Amino acid sequence: MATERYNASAREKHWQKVWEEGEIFRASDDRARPKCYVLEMFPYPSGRIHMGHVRNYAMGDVVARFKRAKGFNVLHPMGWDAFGMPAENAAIERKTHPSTWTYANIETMKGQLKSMGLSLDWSREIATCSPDYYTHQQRLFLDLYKKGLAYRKSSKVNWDPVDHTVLANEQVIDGRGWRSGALVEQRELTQWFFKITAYSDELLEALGTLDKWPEKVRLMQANWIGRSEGMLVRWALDAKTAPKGHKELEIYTTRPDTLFGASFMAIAPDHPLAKAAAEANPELAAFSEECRRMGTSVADLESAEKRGFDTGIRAVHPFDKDWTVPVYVANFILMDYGTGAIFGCPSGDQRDLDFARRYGLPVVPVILPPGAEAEGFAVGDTAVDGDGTMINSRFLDGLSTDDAFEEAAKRLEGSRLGGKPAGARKVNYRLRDWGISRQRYWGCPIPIIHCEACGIVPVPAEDLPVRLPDDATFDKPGNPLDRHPTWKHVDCPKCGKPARRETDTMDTFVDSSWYYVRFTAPHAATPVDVDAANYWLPVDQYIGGIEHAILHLLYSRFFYRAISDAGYGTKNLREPFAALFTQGMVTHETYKSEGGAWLLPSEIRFEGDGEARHAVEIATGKPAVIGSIEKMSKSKKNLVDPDDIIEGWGADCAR
Ligand code: OW5
Ligand code: ZN
Repeated sequence: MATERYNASAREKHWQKVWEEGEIFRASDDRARPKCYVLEMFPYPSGRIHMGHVRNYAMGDVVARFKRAKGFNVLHPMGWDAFGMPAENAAIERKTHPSTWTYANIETMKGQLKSMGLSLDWSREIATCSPDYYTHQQRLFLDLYKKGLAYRKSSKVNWDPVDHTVLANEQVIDGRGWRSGALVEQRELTQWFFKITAYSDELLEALGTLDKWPEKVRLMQANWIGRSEGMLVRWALDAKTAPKGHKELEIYTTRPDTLFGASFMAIAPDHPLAKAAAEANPELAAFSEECRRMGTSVADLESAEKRGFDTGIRAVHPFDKDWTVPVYVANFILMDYGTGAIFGCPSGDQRDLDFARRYGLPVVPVILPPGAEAEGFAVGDTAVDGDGTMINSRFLDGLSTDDAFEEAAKRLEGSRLGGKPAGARKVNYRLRDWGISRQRYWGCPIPIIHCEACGIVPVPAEDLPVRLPDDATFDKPGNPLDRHPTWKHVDCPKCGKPARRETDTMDTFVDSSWYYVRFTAPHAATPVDVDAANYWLPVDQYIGGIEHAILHLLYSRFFYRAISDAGYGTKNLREPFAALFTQGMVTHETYKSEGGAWLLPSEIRFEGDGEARHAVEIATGKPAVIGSIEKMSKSKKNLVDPDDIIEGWGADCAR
């Protein structure tokens, strides 16, 4: 709506050109000035800018301009989180190359960001898919490898038997491959991991220092790390029922105080005891196989129906040799958490209660909640998992849950089984090491060579980058790098004999876990310019969506520490983001035509004001229905195109 008095579009274009030519948003090298590093989460070059981006980048821009006006040397850069599956999928669907698609999107979106009039320092632009960026990431990988922070181990993956490809957890829908619809299998594959668990305690402890982070995000991270103080407890197995060679079962528990409420044991399908029992029991073997088919993620396990299979094995209660409980193989126990075995106390844990009700196992209340009447107290559909006073628990009766924990722990530590204490205190974490291997083309190649004689050989630094081949094919499922006719065949850098390249690429979260470091010296010959990092970091204000509250932010907190410990020592800076602001979803009213079809906001006009306000479908002149305010989505058509606002009202107004 450009008026004669002010033509926003023309004036803004003029000034944007003046800004660009004067390089007025370029961060200065003057290290004597106080600095301020303002950063918004960099975008995936997915096609076009949406209102979520507009909101994100407008907020950061306000902070950057304010700090600049206050005299700070401001760093406000922008770049592209450019690797990942969408580009590969686009290549498959549109018969183009991931690189072509990605760079075209970057150009479009860069133009849109520029038209927004953001005060960005474009001289520092980064695209993670460029060898200029990923060569340094490969260097960092090798540094981490040298430090033992990157390593290989065998782990379970989702395998699509029709497409012959590994699937990410989010590509498994109801146990089936998203593209083929085939039942997904669990396969063991050797994959690369980063040792984030080496920092579990530090990452948890340091959350306490992040006083400019939302409390909610700190809590989510703490829960994700999931530190618990508990005990390893060894239960003897009843010899008459146990497979040969299996004398005991070690479980992990955070609630030894509830041991007298035990009514079953549950073990993972891959627990050695479960495997031994399955050898003699085809029905059990089939059940375990079915469990393996479920998704591997914790979320999958939490949402799946809790099911078990009685192995017939009986375990002896650590406080009463005449009391035995049945051992079940259960679909909700993970082999890599604790010992892959638990004892079930149905009255004190909701999951155990649901399981006990399903399989008709005893439910003995052991905790009396504060204020409840002991006489006739019973547990119904809800377990008592909080604090209270112990009941039905012999020598623990009358103690508080905390005191009962201590008493039970002491007794377990003091009693012996097979010559060793029956129990030992142990801190456990829910956090697992970060699996970074992806069997994909459009990612940073892992700079490793496999040689039959020498084993794992790092690519020598002078041979970096390991470039992606341009001539990959995307016409069939599977890893294009693996099926490329020549790319993986190289000579071993150590012995010179024929060897083969690692064909896995890195998870794109690796790319985004250090880009904020690279922005401080984007053209440096080494991954990190320690002086520049020391001056600019930490980021003073980081802004982004809440969907990155856990993984991206935790990986960044880890990676920053890891590269610092791998030799890019910044002055004891451990946290990359001093302050964090998380934005919510951009929302808009929804509209429907008389016939019930969704309408775009641009397809209606309003008439009347206040109570009389109503919508009319422009095309038909008929009344339209104004619906609820929802987050913007393609399906509900409640979308506003940022270009239309900028075009019609100007960039200042849009921001
Ligand atoms: C937008 C934020 C997002 C992030 C930033 C970049 C969205 C907030 C929620 N590259 C990673 C990334 O997230 C970041 C790394 C650091 C890991 C919307 C979304 C929304 C969505 C769609 C539409 C409208 C509004 C319309 C769709 C139309 C289709 C035709 N949000 N609010 N509203 N990159 O590019 O996804 O969290 O901070 O900015 O986002 S990103
Ligand atoms: Zn060799």
